[in-house]
Amino acid sequence: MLIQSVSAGMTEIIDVATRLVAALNAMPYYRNYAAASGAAHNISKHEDAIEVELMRHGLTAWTPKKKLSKEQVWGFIDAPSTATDMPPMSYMVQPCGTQDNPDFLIKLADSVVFGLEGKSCDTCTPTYNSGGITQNYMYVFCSRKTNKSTTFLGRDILSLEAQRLIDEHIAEARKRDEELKARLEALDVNHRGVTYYTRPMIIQQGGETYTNYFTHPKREECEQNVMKFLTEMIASA
Ligand SMILES: [Ca+2]
Repeated sequence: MLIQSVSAGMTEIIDVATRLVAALNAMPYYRNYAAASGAAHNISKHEDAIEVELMRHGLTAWTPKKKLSKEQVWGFIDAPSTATDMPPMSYMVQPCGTQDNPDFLIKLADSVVFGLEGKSCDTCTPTYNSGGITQNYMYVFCSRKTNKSTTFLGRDILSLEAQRLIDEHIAEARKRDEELKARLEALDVNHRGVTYYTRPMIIQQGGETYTNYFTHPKREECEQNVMKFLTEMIASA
């Protein structure tokens, strides 16, 4: 009896996840930011449009009683079973504030927690800039050029090994920045405080076959991997 109800619950959650991912893949283009002139309440922001899909699929907004730190949010994503305060079928908008990703922290069921990041661009390639690509985030990318969306996991864009190499490089550059800073300070005869720091910039290049997320031969596989990621998390919950 108990086992039956548990597995029925699992089937239901897989069903919600399947419909949600299909809906996210079917989204048209939405701008990144609401238009400045009067249209603030239209669904012009990509994130708002994603939130509408979350609500449509039965999820409700959740605000923790005590503000979560970024480390707590990222900790929930890395270890979903630790997000015990968060109710099932809920989401949190900008859980790490507007300056840090992800855009949403989502919990479908106990131990089924993930970060969702929306990307909206004119072109067929999202811009990651200094934010980088996060291995286990689900990304929803929409392009003005195609008026279409596609979903993928960070790890299907950037491998863990490549990520580690970039991380190492950034750490080394920061160390060199500090050395340079100290030397510049010592040479600051003008008393102007001119200094320097390195800012990471994550880009993709190589032409269409590498950078177009809509015609990429692995697009379908990436979309399927999103579902696989969720299904495996749900099954192991
Ligand atoms: Ca975003």
